[in-house]
Amino acid sequence: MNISVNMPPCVAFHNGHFTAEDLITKVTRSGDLAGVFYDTDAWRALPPETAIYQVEMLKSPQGEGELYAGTTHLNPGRIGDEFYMTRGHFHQRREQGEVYFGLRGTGLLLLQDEQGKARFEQVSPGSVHIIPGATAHRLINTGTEVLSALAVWPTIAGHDYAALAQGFALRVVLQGGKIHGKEVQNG
Ligand code: PAN
Ligand code: ZN
Repeated sequence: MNISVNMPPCVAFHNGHFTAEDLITKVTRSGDLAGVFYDTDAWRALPPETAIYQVEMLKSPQGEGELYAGTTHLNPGRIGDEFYMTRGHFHQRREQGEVYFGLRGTGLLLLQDEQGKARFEQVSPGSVHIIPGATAHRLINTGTEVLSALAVWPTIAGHDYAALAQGFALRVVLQGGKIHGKEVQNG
């Protein structure tokens, strides 16, 4: 009996790029990130079309139990002394978690609970990050090459950006040539 085998999408683990028929891509530019970086003068000085990160993800069916898989490619760079980072979010459905896998480059995953308590995990090729429910998450590229991380999350999770309008409790800057975590009072 002949078996029928479908070819699934593929992800290249050295750079996180997908080969698939149905791919969604979204570029986030510095102009989209008003209020995210604390040095507003440095942010204004950057051309707003400067690409900060790109997400490529597989199209998935929507609904309870369905999953997205997608890679974030975060460029290296700084605005002022603050490293490039994603906007960061809670999931709209707070109980829904996510898994990140470091693929390329080096950086940090900033995690913050609803009480405002923040912590970092080191992201590097092969690192596995279990993001629990009710935990906001942001990638920060502290290296000199693109930081690529693969993520898997429920399609029903949704993104709540507004809950973090005040920002995360920690920022990551280059100070005296060193990567430095800085506590923030008002975002
Ligand atoms: C990721 C993020 C991606 C971009 O796919 O959406 O890294 O970050 P922002 O959504 O904060 O701009 C994910 O965490 N999805 O749930
Ligand atoms: Zn998420």
